[in-house]
Amino acid sequence: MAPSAAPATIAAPPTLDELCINTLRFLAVDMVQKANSGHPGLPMGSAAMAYALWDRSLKFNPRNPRWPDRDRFILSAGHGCALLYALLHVTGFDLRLEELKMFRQWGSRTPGHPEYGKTPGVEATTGPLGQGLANGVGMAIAEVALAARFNRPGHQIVDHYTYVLVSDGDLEEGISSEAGSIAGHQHLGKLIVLYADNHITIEGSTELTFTEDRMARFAAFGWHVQRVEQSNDVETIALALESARRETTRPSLIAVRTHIGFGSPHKQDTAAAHGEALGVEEVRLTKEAMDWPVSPSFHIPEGALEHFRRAISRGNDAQVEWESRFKAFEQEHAALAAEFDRVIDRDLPNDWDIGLPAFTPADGPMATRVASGKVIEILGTRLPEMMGGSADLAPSTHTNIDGTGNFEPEDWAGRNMHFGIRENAMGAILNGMALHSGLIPYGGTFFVFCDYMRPPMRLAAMNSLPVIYIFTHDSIGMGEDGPTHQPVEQLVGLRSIPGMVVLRPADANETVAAWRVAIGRREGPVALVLTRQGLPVLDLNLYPAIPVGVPMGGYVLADSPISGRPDIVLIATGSEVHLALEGRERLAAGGVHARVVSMPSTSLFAAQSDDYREKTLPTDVPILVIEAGSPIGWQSFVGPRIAVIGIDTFGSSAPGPEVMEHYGFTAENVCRQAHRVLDNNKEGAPCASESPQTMEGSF
Ligand SMILES: Cc1ncc(C[n+]2csc(CCOP(=O)(O)OP(=O)(O)O)c2C)c(N)n1
Repeated sequence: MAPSAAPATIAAPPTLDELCINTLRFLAVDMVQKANSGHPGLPMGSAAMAYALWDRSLKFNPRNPRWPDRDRFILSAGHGCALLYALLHVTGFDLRLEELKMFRQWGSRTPGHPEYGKTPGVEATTGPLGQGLANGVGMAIAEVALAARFNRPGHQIVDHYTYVLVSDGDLEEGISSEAGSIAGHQHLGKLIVLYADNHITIEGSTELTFTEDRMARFAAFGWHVQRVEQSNDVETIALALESARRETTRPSLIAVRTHIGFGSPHKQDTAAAHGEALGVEEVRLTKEAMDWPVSPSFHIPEGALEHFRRAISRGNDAQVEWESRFKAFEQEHAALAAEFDRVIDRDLPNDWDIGLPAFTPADGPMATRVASGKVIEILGTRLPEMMGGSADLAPSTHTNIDGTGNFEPEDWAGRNMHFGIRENAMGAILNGMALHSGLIPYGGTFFVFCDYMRPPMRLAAMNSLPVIYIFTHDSIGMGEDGPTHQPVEQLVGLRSIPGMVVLRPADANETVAAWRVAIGRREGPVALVLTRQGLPVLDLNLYPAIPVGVPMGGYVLADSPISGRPDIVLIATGSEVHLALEGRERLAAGGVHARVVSMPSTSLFAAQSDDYREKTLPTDVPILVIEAGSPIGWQSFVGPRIAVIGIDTFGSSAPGPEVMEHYGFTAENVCRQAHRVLDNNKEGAPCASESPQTMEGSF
């Protein structure tokens, strides 16, 4: 059928391809109509190109969606998820027709946007536009990195493509330029992006906002670009895909001039087709115009289903063929094959953490970023699957693994990644690498710039992805660069992301323990929040609880000298733990017995048993929290009567120690505030705050 701005009319009986394409179209239309929620337009316009890909190119096995050498397909324009769910059902994934009828309903496997882990065959959670494209870049990076590591002459065990379907919105988002630039620079020839170039977004025509030459833009990034004008021309799209696959040194963009809401008499090529059900009457008119039975809805012609389901035997054959290749590889390279299985399963080798450094005060003072760098050096040699880098800050974030080379087009075996100053793409690429499996991805920048990668961090948590972030320059203590570089609200921001483990270690030894937690966590992201400034090393002889305490999130570092209940608990994190220790000594001189609880991770602590938490923070003992960050959040779990020495304004430019002093981070102030907390508790009433940085009261 010919694409046109006018509704289609079909005179001749449909070909099998047309029948299949319309099956996808109308399944999506019916899903959205039944739910009275969703996005019919993109599926209707992109059904043919998705069909061309899934029918002619994509290597997948519906009966084993996790088979390692499958091609990856990411629907970056996740709002078009009805199309993906329809494809998964008809090709034989474990997704029953009933699930399509439950689109966007409570507990269904067809949620509002594709969500990783909920629906077999969904490779990534998408919806925030642009992220899926950058996930695809991460997956394509993982593919070439694993190929470089594991393939041997005569043995191509890692050999697959990454396909991404994007919309105008994906390409408008800045992350598409960040990720597109990296993909072009890295010559990721096995990344192929199909672009639903329908000229429509929510507010109307792309003429309103998006008029640059997209093809020229991606060509300038170093991509191979093609255009297909006929959106329903399966053969031409298949040919374009074929030539994209033949192009081995450049990623490919195939722009297909699609028509949003294709076939709808009143909504095709209009924004009205984008994000709401067509309406009962318009569904009827569309089906009639395209010679499709108006009822029953969710109609799947037998011939179409039979054709689609051939994907099962095709996929099985592809997997069997790969398995025989893998067997041959195993016979010649047994250890490497076992290693491949290990990294794909994200298992850790035995003894991976034996003999990690134990720092002594003689090593200090040492910034926790420096300690982290030393740990990375060691872990990097033991865990060849560790791969990552920094957004142009490696000399500051200490994220390189010496001797392992740069990841670059000439050497995809290199493991030090240079993301450039592209934090958003870095985060999404790390997600793609983790989603691919086979790698432990990590990335670093200054803590304050985690704001630039918050969208992918949120998705990492939602996807339960084992990604590690290394954030340095973690507080106003970093000093002279001033408030733009001094994080204040970032700690509470990250802690508020469900599933994100934030660890802010107090010294080099807590940093070692924090890395153990990070590597050991198979699901969900970990953010390591590290100092720029040197900190004293806590002596493991004096503080033997560190290695077992850090994984608990919070633990008693130094207790009241007399047994029994302390008068007050000082909770501190990171660099402020040292202040708490100093404050404790001063308080002791005045006869006040303070306990210091180091709390590198509030979420890990919150996950401990009631008994452990009560032992650590007895309910009836007053608490003073000391943390160079926003005080928001502490009240949620530390008990009824607390005060927080925190920061509720931006930082200031000056040498770090001076800034800290001005903001109340001194042992004197710890002492003074501790006495105030004690006094308040005696009197039973909160009193006014002395400085804007000190929050107190009953929460
Ligand atoms: C980061 C982000 N911002 C905003 C949205 C809300 N949104 C969903 S689709 C869309 C744009 C729709 O245009 P297009 O991407 O061309 O999709 P189509 O109209 O072709 O379905 C917007 C703004 C989003 N999903 N993600």
